[in-house]
Amino acid sequence: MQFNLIGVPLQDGAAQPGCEMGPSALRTAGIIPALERLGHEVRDRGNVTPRPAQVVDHPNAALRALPQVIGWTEALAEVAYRESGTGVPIFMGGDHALSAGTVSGVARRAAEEGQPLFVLWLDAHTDFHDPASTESGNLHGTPVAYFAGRPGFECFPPLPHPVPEERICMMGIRSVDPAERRALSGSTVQIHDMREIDETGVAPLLRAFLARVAQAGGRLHVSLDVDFLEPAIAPAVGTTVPGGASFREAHLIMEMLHDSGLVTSLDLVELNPFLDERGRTAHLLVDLTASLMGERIMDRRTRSFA
Ligand code: 4U7
Ligand code: MN
Ligand code: MN
Ligand code: MN
Repeated sequence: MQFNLIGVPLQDGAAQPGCEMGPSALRTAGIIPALERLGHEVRDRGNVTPRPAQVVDHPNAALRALPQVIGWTEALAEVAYRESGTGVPIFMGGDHALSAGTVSGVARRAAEEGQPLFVLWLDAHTDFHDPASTESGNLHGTPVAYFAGRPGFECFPPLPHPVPEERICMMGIRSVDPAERRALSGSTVQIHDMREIDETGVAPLLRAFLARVAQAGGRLHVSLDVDFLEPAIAPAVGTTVPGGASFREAHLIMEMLHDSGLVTSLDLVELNPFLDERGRTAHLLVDLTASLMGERIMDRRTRSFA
């Protein structure tokens, strides 16, 4: 397979600085050799530069860095559209505000090629605020509502190909603000919170979603927020929430995604290397990416090690 690695040193969407170092940490942790060892061709396309920030006014006084995030969204939608035309783009964040751009760009590509785009959102949070509803003012809490085409994003770049809410599946959820709860009740976004994962396990939930994607002849964008993971194994994130996915739950998801053959783009987001312990979170993200792209213990079908 051909991978296009894209660095997105964006941190304006998050409260804590440090995510701008994420792409460097993933490169340092060996993301390129990890993919090459699996027989893939990897092109490092370098880091994205945002469009210049324009003056924008918004009644929510809490909003932080709105013009900057809009500039990133414009640049990223273009890059994601372009880079999804020649291989599987891997967006190395950067905070989660980057998904407003990456998902809208790959959605445009999918629409032009006549395939429905589905999104798997792996996160402690639903990121379903709009610019008016966010109380923290941190725009990394808003990208899903943007690419789903919800109202309230008039100041953002126009979105020609919104992702219908029934094609969005979230796993790992355990922190949802009151305004997000209101917006999500009555929405068709499919949500598997940590309680459901505890009771059912990740496999049946993911299997059902992947069957739906395959049935529709769709393609799949995966967005992996570091805080999806249990903070004890992934400390390098500014928004830790206890009770996250375990090492094996996360790997199993990646292994099943690989077997499905449906994944056409990936975000690795919210890594804040400043908060890491000797690179362990960066290394875990590289290992998870390798599992998603074919690293395995045994072949499930033949039960062989070949
Ligand atoms: B992330 C939060 F209040 N909901 O809006 C907010 F809990 O990309 C967190 O998932 C948002 O890490 C987290 O600030 C955004 C908060
Ligand atoms: Mn997130
Ligand atoms: Mn999160
Ligand atoms: Mn976060």
